[in-house]
Amino acid sequence: MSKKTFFCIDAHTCGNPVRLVAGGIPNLLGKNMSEKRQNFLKEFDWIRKGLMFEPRGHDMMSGSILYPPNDPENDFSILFIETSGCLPMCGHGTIGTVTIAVEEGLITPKIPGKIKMEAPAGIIEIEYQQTEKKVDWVKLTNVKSYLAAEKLTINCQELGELSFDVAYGGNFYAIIDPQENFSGIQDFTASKIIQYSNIIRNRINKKYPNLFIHPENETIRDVSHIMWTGKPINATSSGRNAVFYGDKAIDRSPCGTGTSARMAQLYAKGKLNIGEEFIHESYIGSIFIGKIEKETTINGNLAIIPSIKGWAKIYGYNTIIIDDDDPYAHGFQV
Ligand code: PYC
Repeated sequence: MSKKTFFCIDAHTCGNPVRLVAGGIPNLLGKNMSEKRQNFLKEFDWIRKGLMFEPRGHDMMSGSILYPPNDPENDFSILFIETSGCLPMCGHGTIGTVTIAVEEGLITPKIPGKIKMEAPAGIIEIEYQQTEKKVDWVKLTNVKSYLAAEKLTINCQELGELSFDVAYGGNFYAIIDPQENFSGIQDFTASKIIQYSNIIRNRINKKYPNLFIHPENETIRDVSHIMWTGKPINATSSGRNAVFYGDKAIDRSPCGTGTSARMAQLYAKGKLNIGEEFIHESYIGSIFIGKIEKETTINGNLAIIPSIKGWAKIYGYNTIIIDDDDPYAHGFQV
């Protein structure tokens, strides 16, 4: 019988949860965060399940674990834990984690206001502004993002045939814009979006097997997120999305890796310029400011380096116990 205690600091980034596990974390094997992510999934996934799923978490729960950097040049490394698994990269998770880590003194950046973070998907450069003890905003410069495929089609029971593009921004996103069979997220409830997304994601990965594999890291593969777009709530916003992840989640934030993928898609189609602000609204209307920092290539193909700026707020300290004695020690899903 064993009982494990995890000290967590809970926050939200523009509405989406970030549970930073600051105590009780396991040592991981591997030379970099991509290898350590695989080690965690093999040996310690029960921690993710116990802390993310009900009864200790919920459908949208998402979090992170901080580790020392593998390269001493960097400030720290990060493992993302979610109901959906361990994401290679998470934008809202990064903004929340940096806000918590700075405000709570968990890290001491080599250069105040600047951080170099090792994520499983690559090195992320971060800037943040702090006023007294509070972090006002965090801006992350994300991994190379690119349009992976366009004008694919999939059949969705009630809606009919849908056309979509796939773009990478740290995870692979199927992006569904308004079209004949889909008028936009403004006309759909969150539960309908979740219902359709589950069907579509399974079908996409079956219909297009092995099409979406990161050229530099084959552990990053397949469409994991579905982004539905639609009319923004605010006239000043550039766009609005509902991003589906896990089995039942709609991101409450505008989704950092999703916004990166969206900007890569728009850039490739000549609809967004380098340096132009892309004000992205979430399903609940919260905002990230995205920007294409520069053009680059990945495996000889067009890509961008995007940045995302947003804010997070800490709302609690949470000492959570996972006791083998509890039939729901490792959580459950309904
Ligand atoms: O912000 O990148 C993100 C993200 C991924 C899943 C939920 N949020």
